[in-house]
Amino acid sequence: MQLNRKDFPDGFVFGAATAAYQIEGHKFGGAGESIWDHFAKQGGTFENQDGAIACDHYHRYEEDLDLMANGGFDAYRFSFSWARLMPDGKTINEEGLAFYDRLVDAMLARNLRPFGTAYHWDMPQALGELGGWANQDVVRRFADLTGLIAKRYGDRLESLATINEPWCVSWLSHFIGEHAPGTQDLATASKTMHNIMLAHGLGVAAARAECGIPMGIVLNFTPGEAASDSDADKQALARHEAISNEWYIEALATGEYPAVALEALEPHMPDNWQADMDLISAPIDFMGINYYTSVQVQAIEGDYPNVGVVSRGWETTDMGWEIEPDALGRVIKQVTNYTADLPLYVTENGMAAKSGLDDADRIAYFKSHTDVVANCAQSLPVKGYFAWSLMDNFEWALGYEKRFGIIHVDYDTLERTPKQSYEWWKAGLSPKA
Ligand code: IFM
Repeated sequence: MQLNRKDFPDGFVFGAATAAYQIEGHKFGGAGESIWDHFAKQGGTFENQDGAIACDHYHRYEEDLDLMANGGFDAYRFSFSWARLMPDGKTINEEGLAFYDRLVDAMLARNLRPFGTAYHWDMPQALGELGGWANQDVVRRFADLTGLIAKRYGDRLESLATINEPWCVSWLSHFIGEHAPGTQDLATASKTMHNIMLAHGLGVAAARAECGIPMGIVLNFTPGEAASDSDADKQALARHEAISNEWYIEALATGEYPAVALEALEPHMPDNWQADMDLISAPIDFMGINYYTSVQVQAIEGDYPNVGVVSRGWETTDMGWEIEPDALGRVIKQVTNYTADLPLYVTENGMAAKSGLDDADRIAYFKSHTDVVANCAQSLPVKGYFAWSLMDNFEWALGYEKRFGIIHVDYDTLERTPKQSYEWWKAGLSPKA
């Protein structure tokens, strides 16, 4: 049941991941209102919970990084908060810049390699009010953010990912409406589906104009299978794959969007979107894969995309997500069909659980998924794995109820207590190779 570094190639990177708004405490350090603060006030989150205090990582980052280093991890994946660095979307907040200086330096002081992400969902509300990702002026502002991060921290970061999970930023937030800003509209969603990829392309170019930092993007994959052999279910699967998985990887790797999705989205996309595809598909240095679950889908009546998820009766996490470790192997293989020898990292993988400190279920989840990764890494360019998450945190629309951490956070006292899963990682990773 134990993890063993020897099962992975030399130099394989083990880390844990977090995101700014989920842990930092957004009311500290001069951060501006973010679209998530606004969404929470509008009732978009469980009990209107928000990231105002979160885990107070803003003040407790040294303790958190000590835990990472003592756990034997090699790397820390974290994100920069846009609304902290540019509270109104354009003016730079020096206090915010100084915070990330301290944070990155504290990682380096502990031999933790800093894997940065420029956008993990905390857009300044001032830009949200301009239309957010549906507005290409806002997309251009994102390039300013990426350039700023590269200029200030580029010499100290291991790498920089532009966008975390474009599906969540576009489809989940603008069509399904589960995430900020909570829009439910195909026309808006279609614009954001393209604009988020354009943001990536512009972000890479802006960062490269500043320094030679390795640049990439983090995609989430939810592979599907059809509930039956009927044509209707197979077509529903094709729509699911096109919107959830293929749109982003195909744009990046081939400069084209999948025809199955384009059919419905194209009429609403920005004029002359085709002209952006070269920039979107410009070469990158790595790709991040986030994987949690797979789904079985079937055709349903009603509105586009007419895809319903049907339970297979499998074991689920506390998110209700079915557990299928082998699907992570299939995703890695499929990605390499597009990306060949581009370095890949599993940048998020983990489970929400109610099991508290004695989280044997989470250990089993990590073990089964890292076994698959170890196997893939023998023949495919998988270079690292990051557990989601270092600590319990703000799980977006679901607030603090869902606990993904390997470290428990008491939200009354903010005390951190390592769970059994943290000890499992520590036993497998220490001492560092
Ligand atoms: O908490 C999120 C994270 O911010 C993005 N990927 C999925 C995680 C679990 O839902």
